[in-house]
Amino acid sequence: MKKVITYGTFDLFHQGHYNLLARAKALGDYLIVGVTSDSFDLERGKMNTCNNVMERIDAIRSTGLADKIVIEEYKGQKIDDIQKYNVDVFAIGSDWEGYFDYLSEYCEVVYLPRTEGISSTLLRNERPLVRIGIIGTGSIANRFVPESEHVNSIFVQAVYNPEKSQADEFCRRHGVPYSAVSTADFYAEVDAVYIASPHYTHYEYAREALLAGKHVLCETPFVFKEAEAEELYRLAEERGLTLMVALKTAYCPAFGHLLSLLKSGAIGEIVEVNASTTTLMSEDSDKLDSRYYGGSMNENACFTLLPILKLLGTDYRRINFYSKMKNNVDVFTKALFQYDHGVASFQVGLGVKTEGNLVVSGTKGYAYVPAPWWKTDYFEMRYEDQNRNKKYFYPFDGEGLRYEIKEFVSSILSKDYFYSKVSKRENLVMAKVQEQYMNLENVYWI
Ligand code: C2G
Repeated sequence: MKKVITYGTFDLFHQGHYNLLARAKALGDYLIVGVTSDSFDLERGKMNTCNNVMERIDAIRSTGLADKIVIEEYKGQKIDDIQKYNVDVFAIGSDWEGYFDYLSEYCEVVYLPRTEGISSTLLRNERPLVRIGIIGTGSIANRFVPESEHVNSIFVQAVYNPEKSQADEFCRRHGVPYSAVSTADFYAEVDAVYIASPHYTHYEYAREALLAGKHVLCETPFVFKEAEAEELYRLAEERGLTLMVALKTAYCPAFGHLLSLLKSGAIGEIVEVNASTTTLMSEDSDKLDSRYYGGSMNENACFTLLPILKLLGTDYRRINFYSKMKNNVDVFTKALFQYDHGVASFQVGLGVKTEGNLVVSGTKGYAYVPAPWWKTDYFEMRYEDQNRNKKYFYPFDGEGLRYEIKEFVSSILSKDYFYSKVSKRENLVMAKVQEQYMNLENVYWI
């Protein structure tokens, strides 16, 4: 029996893919199709896929051409597969001409003619475009525009800043077409809004945008009151709009893999989580100004709360906060969480520096994520028997923002898309923790 193998993403499955599979099948008696996993595509910089791996596999299966479907998860897997399945022919489209010649050491390599005039890229470009508007033109907004260029089906159309000259300057710098004079004018131009304005303005802008029928991606910290978060979710749900918080750590591939490993018992039962995020700031920064909701909790707590809520859940019994204050804001806060079956703590600081790592302790070992853990591409699992220690590396591209932008766009364009990187409940609890702190419940000065 002559075995043939081919690989691809097969996004938005089309006639070109079908022809390629039919041609590959005709080269032998048994066709194996390797389909890239979602994380492998992200790793190799393919950010724009519209279908997830299960949808792509279903499309291939329904052609009836594949005798076996495998998932391609890592660079170098092709050699392993060819040997493992005793493959005779590796086939791929002619757009890869020459690239896979190195496989001829293991089997015959055939480049098949591509079907002209059709491609996933063309189909993706036919999909509706989400026109996004940005509120606020600070440093994070400046990073957003270049990152959004890596994501399909999104276009930065307009900018709003009450200080119009700053919006004008932003538009010039990034080639954004429209600098709005008012929010009403701004909403008329866009389908979705990215809120990158100062913390204390998030709630008002998010509410206004949702009432205007716009999808919302809101920077962190989301809002400072649980009732405000609840109201925003209700407005979004009633209108069928996407409301997402731009907590970029949640969208980093390494963080996602860390959670999956820990949830599947890699270190046994989780007993403690400790996370630190500190960023020294100059004293005259707005981030340390009480009039603008400055302070370490408001600036950084959402990051450190993320692994705690993800790993120990949202039903903690009690939180105590210990804060060092200066000019009416916390330059450092340590929080201690008591759960029924575990404990957690975090340190945040704008005026105190510490090691910014994440350690998760379990009954069989611990996970160590070095600083800066909130934008990590690397972590380790460590055990009593050091021979069992393992290092995990998941590279990501650019600033990491493109992953959350991609999720945002996918959830707008695919009606049944379910985004769950940070749940509604987790976002509500984050707001509740901020509220508890602002109300000085269980807050102690040091
Ligand atoms: N293809 C084709 N005609 C088209 C479009 C695509 O013959 N009009 C072929 C490609 O040449 C490839 C296969 O269909 O052989 C899958 O294409 P993609 O989904 O674009 O996958 P690709 O990024 O080429 O992945 O490990 C993955 C592989 O290296 C290739």
